[in-house]
Amino acid sequence: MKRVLSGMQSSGQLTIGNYIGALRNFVNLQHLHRCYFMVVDMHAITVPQDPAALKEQTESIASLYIAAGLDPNKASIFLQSHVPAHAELGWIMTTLTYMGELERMTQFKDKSAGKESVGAGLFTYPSLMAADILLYNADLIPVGDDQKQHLELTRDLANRFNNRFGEFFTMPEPYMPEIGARIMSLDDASKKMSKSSPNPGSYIAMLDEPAVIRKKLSRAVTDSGREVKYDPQNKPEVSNLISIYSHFANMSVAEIEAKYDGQGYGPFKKDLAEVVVAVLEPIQERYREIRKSGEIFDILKKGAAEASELANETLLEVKKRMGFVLPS
Ligand code: AQP
Repeated sequence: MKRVLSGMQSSGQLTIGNYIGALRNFVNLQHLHRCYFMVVDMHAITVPQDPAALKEQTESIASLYIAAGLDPNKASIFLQSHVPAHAELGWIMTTLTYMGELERMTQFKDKSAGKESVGAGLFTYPSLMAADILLYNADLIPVGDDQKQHLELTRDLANRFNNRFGEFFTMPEPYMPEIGARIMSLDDASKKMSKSSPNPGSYIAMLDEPAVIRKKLSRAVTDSGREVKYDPQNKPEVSNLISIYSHFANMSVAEIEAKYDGQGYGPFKKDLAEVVVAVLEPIQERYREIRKSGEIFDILKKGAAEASELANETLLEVKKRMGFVLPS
């Protein structure tokens, strides 16, 4: 049995990009491996967050994990800030990271572009992410394509530690969907769909009302042709919509192309909205029940206790190897 670790930042409402790229895989993996899934609230504060919104987003994402099918008896579900070992190993990993490595990170470049003042936490974020993974000596990391570069840095840091202080950390591997590892924005297929986008029309949130989903998809940008064909190079917008369709309807790209052959974009977009609504509506219903019951707080408490056990053990071993004087 492998160890699996992943998380989502509470920096907005989860989108169908987060669902396809990561959350769906969390749900599948919990049946096969020892899984740790957290809401990475400490990562969320690498960009300014309104306190009330941060609290709401964190509770909402944790509740969506359960509503989407994560089972607290199969996986440990917790908040990153409830396991202080993350911050502590995060600092240690920062000291092992080179400035040049962080400067090369494309997510930092994207998120800091055009901003006058950028927090140092946004720059050192990948070192904290490395700590998140290494604390659990995780083998498999279910993430979307945008996190691949951060995961490569985690592997470099694990290697660096092992070389300096003796073989200890496992080399984590990414676990990604074949199609849909990067779902693009509905208004601009050159940008990935992001929960923190200032334009809500660019994404479908998992909690969007069915009427909103229908409206957003009917307005999704397409090219001026009419052929429903998967061709990311020449038809990036339509290809993105086909990826979404494929995931939500469990149909192959070829089946979708054949179904809409000669019909133009209208019927395709209309049906796409219905397949997305059909999957999200029951999740939203369960979500409302979870929020009402308050059960999420007990789930997070149990998850944090389980995660802390392994995380504290790892941290102690790391400190011992590095020469820290351990408390007697
Ligand atoms: N558009 C996407 N397509 C496929 N997978 C995606 N993921 C994010 N966007 C897409 C995956 O979702 C997980 C959660 O990511 P995160 O919350 O740690 O931050 P992120 O990768 O930066 O995602 P967002 O939605 O774009 O958040 P913000 O806007 O706050 O930066 C990851 O596994 C990610 O790969």
